[in-house]
Amino acid sequence: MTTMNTRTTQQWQAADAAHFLHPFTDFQALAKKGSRIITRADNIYLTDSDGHRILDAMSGLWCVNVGYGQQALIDAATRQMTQLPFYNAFFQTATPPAIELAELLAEVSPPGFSRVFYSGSGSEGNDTIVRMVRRYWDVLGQPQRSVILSRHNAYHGSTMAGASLGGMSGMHAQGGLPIPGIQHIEQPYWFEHGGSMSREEFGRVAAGWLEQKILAVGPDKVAAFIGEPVQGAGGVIVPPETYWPEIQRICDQYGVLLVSDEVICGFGRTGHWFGCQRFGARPDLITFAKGVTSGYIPLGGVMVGDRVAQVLIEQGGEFEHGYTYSGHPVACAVAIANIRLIQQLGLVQQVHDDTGPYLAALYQKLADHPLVVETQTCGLMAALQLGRRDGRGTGTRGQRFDEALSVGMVCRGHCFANGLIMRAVGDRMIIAPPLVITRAQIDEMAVLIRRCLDLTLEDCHRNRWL
Ligand code: PXG
Repeated sequence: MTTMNTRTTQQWQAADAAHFLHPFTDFQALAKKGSRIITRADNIYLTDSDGHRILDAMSGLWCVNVGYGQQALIDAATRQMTQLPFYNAFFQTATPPAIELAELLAEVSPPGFSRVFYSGSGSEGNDTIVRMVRRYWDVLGQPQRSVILSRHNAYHGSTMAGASLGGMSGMHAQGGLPIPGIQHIEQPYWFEHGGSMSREEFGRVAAGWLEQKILAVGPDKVAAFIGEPVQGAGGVIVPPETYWPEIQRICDQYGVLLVSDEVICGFGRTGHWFGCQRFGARPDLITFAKGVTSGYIPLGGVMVGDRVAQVLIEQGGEFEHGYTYSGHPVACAVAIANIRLIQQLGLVQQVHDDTGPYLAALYQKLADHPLVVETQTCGLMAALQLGRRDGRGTGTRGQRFDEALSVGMVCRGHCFANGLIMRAVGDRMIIAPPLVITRAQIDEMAVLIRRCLDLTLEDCHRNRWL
């Protein structure tokens, strides 16, 4: 047990600053300010060390799909810890939870996916993707086919391979990334790159950038294309409907493997089990993590479609890759309980038929707010693009604020102060609440969002940013 209730917030912050280097954090700046300490959670609400209740509209970090405090997951972990807390899957062994979860994943995955390779996280899953895709072409006698294409502003993790596949320029600037053999095309971000095109027209153009890149690299050198169905960390960038079908056509035409990174979009987030099903893509490989256990315990992996599985199984010999925690029995037991709970509660259908459309309707109303120049939703993920709509710029869709003003961060500050976790990606305010959120809770969230937009608008006026 930690000494959770025996220290004050200041004491926690001091110990945190002295010893804990946080991910994606300016260590010195945080040490000066002090971390927010979260001590407990239930359903969609967090409690901090000062007793404040916060509506968690980010599901932890895009992962707590079934909400906090689900006893079925807690019981599954306890039972498995008691019976067999760990055994590995190397050296021709397996454990029942790892086998049973593999079966269940095959059941909920799109047709043609009957096998899984486990990792401990989404980043590791994408490391597996790089190894597996290159191995596939090696086995087929085409080792030169090793280039993997991805997109700017994609997020695929933070390991060397994950960060290289990702298209975050800030990450590439640290540590000599990307690693060789990974190239990027522009993202399907209509607000940024759409010019005067309609969304549909732009979707086809943006997909065409993949074809241009394949031709520039040489079709005989391109192994795979990887993409998130909806870019999550990049700002909930929902592609035009025309985008994924055209990407699929291009991958088919050149024989390029299609990888769908479903670490965020998987397990119901888009109102489908996997985001590729929402957008009509038929990937060869699927990366997953986060929602597979609703974040209660780390687990990730790759669903391997028949095209790749057949080659690796029948012709591949030993695949020299794996992790200590590939198929961790406790993580797998929690994942089984989590997926069964998603099924029992009908959460995927609920997002598809009820809460997703309800959120979309509320976001359409938020589009009237003077600070909002674009809204997008997809299932239970949504974005509000903040900007100027005063016609001072030249674009047709409103103008960005000067980046240096950090209007998104100002809005995020108001959210924290008003008991709401909403993230800012630049000036794009994003949410991805737990899939158990009810209509009444969506209403509650929308009231908070509007209040925080109003407060941000006041700041903009006061500072003459508008
Ligand atoms: N792929 C995608 C699509 C992700 O969103 C990963 C891979 C990596 O997963 P792991 O489990 O290794 O973190 C992710 C993770 C953010 C944020 O700021 C998003 C993620 C992680 C941390 C922060 O939105 N996504």
